[in-house]
Amino acid sequence: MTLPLSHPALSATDPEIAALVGAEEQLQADTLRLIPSENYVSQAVLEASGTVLQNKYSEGYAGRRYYEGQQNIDQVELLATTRAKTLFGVEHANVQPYSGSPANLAVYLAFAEPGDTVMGMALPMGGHLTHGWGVSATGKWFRGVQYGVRPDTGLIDFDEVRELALKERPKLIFCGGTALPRTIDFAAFAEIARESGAVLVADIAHIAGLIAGGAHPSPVPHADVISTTTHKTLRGPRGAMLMSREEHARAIDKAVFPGLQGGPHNQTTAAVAVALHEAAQPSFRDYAHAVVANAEALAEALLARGFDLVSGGTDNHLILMDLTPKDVPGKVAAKALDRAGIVVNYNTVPYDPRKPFDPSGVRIGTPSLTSRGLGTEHMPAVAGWIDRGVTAARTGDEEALTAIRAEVADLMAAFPAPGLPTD
Ligand code: DSN
Repeated sequence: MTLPLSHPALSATDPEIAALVGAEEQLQADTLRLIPSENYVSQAVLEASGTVLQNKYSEGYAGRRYYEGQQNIDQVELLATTRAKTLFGVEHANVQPYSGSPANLAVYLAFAEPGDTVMGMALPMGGHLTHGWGVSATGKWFRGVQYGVRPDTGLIDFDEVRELALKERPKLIFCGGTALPRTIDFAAFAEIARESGAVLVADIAHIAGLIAGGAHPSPVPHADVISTTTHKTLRGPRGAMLMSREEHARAIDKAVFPGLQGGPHNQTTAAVAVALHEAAQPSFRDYAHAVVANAEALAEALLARGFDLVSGGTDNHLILMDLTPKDVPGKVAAKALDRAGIVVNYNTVPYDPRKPFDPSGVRIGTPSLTSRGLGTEHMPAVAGWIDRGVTAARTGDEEALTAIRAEVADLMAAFPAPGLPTD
């Protein structure tokens, strides 16, 4: 289905960029987007993020700015912070971090000194670069020690985490990550952090929307600091937030500004506020539970087709597949699936013998397809397309990929995506 042309002013001023935006809208409409960290924002979030609020500088915080003319901006930021506090049940929220990595860096600045030991899940095990991984500034400027998952279960080994924490005495312990298909036991991490004298940082970027919607346990009151992006399951604009008890408010605020950042991106703050408002509605609870139900149904359908899923399945929005038994490298499969209109990302699996740029796995998730209204009844078909796509990747069957692409586009046409142009 061809989307109508949109963005008249942009088209008049810069037809090249307008054409690319239009092509991206068409791509997002036609394809089955399975990247677990992506979503479709609502039209309301999209509108808030494209406003004249972006014309302002607002260094400081509401009521304490270094610029005049902040009458409206202060109220926008206060609405965003109040909504974040209410939604997540926290005493303090800072909505200014530009994205997840700067938010996490602000946590280091607030609680650690360069050279201090910090602890997080290793990136190839499902952690995040900013949890002390070597190639990141957090692994270069701090001494990162890393935990993983058990090779036999794919689950976190809390005995290992405790042993490492008591031996290394890190200043910070990060839990959460980017490729974790299972529920995070925040209470278990908190107990270890207490025993070892560390500040516990729950990075809930992937699952913030599930937590807000009651489909995953909350890190409150277990974590000292909660870091999240706002654009994944939470379905807001590209941005981030830090949350904590009041006792850490000053340290966190000082670290974000003036420690790391200049003026907040006010248009993003407004869109974050809108997303938090949407996430507080009863319909968002339905959405969060539907994301998990879809992921569970998709995992079941993939297992039935002989796929090897890390940890044997999922409790959340995310599935990590090890394609070694299918005899296809993750990157080859991901690129073939892309040609079939199914957008995924290649990913390392725990104990992967292959390199991160050419790993064994593929990571998928259900936030986007659930935002379009697909339900558990569609997951067998999705698993079938993935299966045929992976087989076609192995055999080099481009015709099969083209056929899948047409079938995918047909189904997607029946489920218009939020935020995309309509007639
Ligand atoms: N890039 C994000 C993801 O895809 O999970 C993490 O920062």
